[in-house]
Amino acid sequence: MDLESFMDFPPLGNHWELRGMESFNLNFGLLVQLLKTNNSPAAVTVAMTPFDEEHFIAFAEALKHNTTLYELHCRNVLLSPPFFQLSDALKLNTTLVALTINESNIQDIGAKFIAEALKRNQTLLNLTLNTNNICREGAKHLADALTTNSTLTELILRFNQIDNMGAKFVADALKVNNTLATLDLQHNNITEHGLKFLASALESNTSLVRVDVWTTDVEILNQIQQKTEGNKQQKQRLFLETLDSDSKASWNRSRLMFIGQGRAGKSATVRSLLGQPFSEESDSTIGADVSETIATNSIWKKTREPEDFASPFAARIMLEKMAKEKALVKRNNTHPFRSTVVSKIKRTLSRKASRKSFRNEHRDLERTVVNEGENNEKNNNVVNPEIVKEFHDAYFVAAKHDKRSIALSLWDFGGQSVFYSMHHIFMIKSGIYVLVFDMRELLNKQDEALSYISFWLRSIRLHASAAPLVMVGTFLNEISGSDALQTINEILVRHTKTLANHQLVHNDEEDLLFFPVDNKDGLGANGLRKHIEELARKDESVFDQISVRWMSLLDMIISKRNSDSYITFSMVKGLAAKVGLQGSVELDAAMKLFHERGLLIHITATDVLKDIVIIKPQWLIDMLCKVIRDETLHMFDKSEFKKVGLEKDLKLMFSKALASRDLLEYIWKNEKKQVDFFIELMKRTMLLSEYTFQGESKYLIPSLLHDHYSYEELHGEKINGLSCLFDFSESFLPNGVFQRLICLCVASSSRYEQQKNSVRTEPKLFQNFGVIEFQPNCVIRLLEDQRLQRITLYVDNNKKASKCYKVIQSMLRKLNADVMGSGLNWDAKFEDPVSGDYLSHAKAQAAKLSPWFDLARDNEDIPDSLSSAHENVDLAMFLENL
Ligand SMILES: Nc1nc2c(ncn2[C@@H]2O[C@H](COP(=O)(O)OP(=O)(O)OP(=O)(O)O)[C@@H](O)[C@H]2O)c(=O)[nH]1
Ligand SMILES: [Mg+2]
Repeated sequence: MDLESFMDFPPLGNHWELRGMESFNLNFGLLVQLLKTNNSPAAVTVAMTPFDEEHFIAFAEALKHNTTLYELHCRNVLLSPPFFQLSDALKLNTTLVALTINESNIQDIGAKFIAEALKRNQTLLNLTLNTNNICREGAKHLADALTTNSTLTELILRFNQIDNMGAKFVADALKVNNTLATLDLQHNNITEHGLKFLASALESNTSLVRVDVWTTDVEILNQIQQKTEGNKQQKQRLFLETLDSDSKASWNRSRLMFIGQGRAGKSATVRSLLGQPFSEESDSTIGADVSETIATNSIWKKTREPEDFASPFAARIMLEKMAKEKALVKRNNTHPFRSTVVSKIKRTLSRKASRKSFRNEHRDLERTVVNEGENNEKNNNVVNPEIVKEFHDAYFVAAKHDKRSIALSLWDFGGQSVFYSMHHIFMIKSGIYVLVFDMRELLNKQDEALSYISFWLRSIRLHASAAPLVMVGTFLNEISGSDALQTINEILVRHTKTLANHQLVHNDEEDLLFFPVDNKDGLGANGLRKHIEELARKDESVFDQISVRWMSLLDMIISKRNSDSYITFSMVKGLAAKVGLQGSVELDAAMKLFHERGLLIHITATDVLKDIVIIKPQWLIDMLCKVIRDETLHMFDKSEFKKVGLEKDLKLMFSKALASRDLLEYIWKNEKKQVDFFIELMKRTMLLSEYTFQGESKYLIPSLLHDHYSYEELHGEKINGLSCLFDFSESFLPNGVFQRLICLCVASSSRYEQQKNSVRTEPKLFQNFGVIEFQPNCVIRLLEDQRLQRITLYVDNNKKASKCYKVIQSMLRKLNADVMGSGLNWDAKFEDPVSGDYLSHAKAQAAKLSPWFDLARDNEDIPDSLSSAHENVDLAMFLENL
């Protein structure tokens, strides 16, 4: 089986077992290959298979730089292998958390080399070396390593030949080591005499919560158990106290957004950065894909989103406190309070029992906490039962890792233009933007490629003018000539100068304005990773100190994902009160942070939007994209729609952008609650409007309009009506603004028909043009000109001109505030009906230009609400007041 077919159909899953000679020979070569390409399974077990020297060296060599193998378990495999190779591999490897070598007769020499590695390795949590003939010397080396290692939490050394002197070496190390949580020395040559060393060492050890030894001496066994149980309770108590406090730490989390033209290589770049294999046939992204990674020293591991944010966070606070106390004690020369780390490896974090079941099971523990608190002056508060969780030493390990790492949420946006209006909802002020372009396109189809680049540069300036922006050029291997990069650079320098984009991050190493990569060969990915990570570290907000209560709140919100995809803000308020957040200002700040870091979506522009908290962002994107999609690229299975009699409805949606309720119900799984929710959300983000004309009700989704209205070519005639220009050319008219304006106009017209029972003419709509019977006896025409960056309003009834202008102006302000982050800027210019010239707002107003500024008419027609504030006015009310 070759590598590619393995990746497509991994035959052995994520845990790979090689048993016996036959399967070993079959699969060993592949395993080494996979280790080298960082696509190995997460765990490998090798059993009953002697490694020869050549195999062993190849394996150890591959292990050195592998970043995907978490566990390696070997049994009955080693025939005097060159241990220094393994030692070297463990010194360099930063991923393996569990290593087992059982029944392999590694003896003292093997233990010595592993111990050497432990002095350098900062990742391994669990080391098991059972039945290996390790004697006093081996124990001495391992003990020596324990005095410097501060990561290993579990050491299992059963069925070896360690004697009392060996136990003393280990016991002495335990007086210094403050990390090891589980030690198993059963079935060695240790008698009561040796165990006494261990028991006395435990007097000054605060990290061990479990020591397994074999003895008939009950007294010494009790002594050991009491001490380890005490350590355990002490940790749990401190943990709960920390969780229920206002202590702070930094979250170390940022968000990356990948944007750019369709097929430019965004998804491929994300894959390269995550160390995933290149895929020749990658599908065009629908909407956006969200993934998670932990970045440490330019190594990015793809991870699942944690289910528990508060525990490792609290553990980090505990560690920091302990470090401070230790420093203090050292200065005062008293006895240090030392802490810990226990048995379970980091990956057990995700397997933890839920808080709820933990609460039920551990009432005793709560009582202990309370009782102990009663005897303790400092601590006579009852721990808030809402935040009670079980402590695992693995949290300390995770916290140590987190200290060096940054969690990144990667948002890979679909580049097809149909999604552009939707993306505005997800673009946030902070984080890092990565603008990806295909270098071949920039050389061969310069104008088109530049127009996409401009579009995105301006969009980012609109939504996130302070966020760093990295440009990435793909297809490095496919551009020829040594000057090509310089040519591209010159084009970009020239082009971005006019955009004066101060956010652009310079590629100092190559002296370019962008980062060239080839995703096929992974070229440039390392440098890019390094740069992005540095940018994230430079962002001070990533390291803002936040309260541990915020993390408890986040956990509570996220735990609702099992049953819901969104919850109400009132529900969140309830949760915030439970964990002890102080009032609405603190809650708003916490929610803003969660939204910005990509954990949930909380749009706060209006009260109605604010009341919805989307707790599964990817779910929202996927659901929206069931409707908003490019039908030519992301096809529906038409036969499926035919079967349920919705073929015509589907056709109407993609030809005229009109969706029937039946169709939406079918697409959104027929759940009334869900369908209503999406319709409401899309309405409020102006991606959809009611469309009731001539008594028939549908929904309009303007981003699906694709016919382009070209009036000069088609008609060669002037569009009817007196005109007013909304000129965005000084700043930017992004995709989605015109579509939203159409949405509001159609909603207003449609509403009129519904409420006042007066039949309206059905609108004529194009991607860039709309004819809408807007007010009674008044048809407006709206034309978008992307080239000149303006929208023109034509009014065919002079008596209504002034009102129409004000309504459109007010709609633009509304959509700017609600979905464009108030970043839009425009000037209105008015056509003088006599001269045909356009006058600025100030001039037209001063000249009382008729019919636009005819005061008598203004006073009569225009309600005050139009000139009042537009932010935080509900859309329905807004439309009502027009
Ligand atoms: N040779 C080569 N192929 C690439 C490179 N980057 C991307 N591709 C290929 O180009 C195609 C498009 O890449 P994607 O990463 O899917 O593009 P995208 O920007 O995510 O596209 P959308 O999701 O449609 O916006 C895929 O077939 C990739 O395999 C590159 O650097 N070199
Ligand atoms: Mg993509």
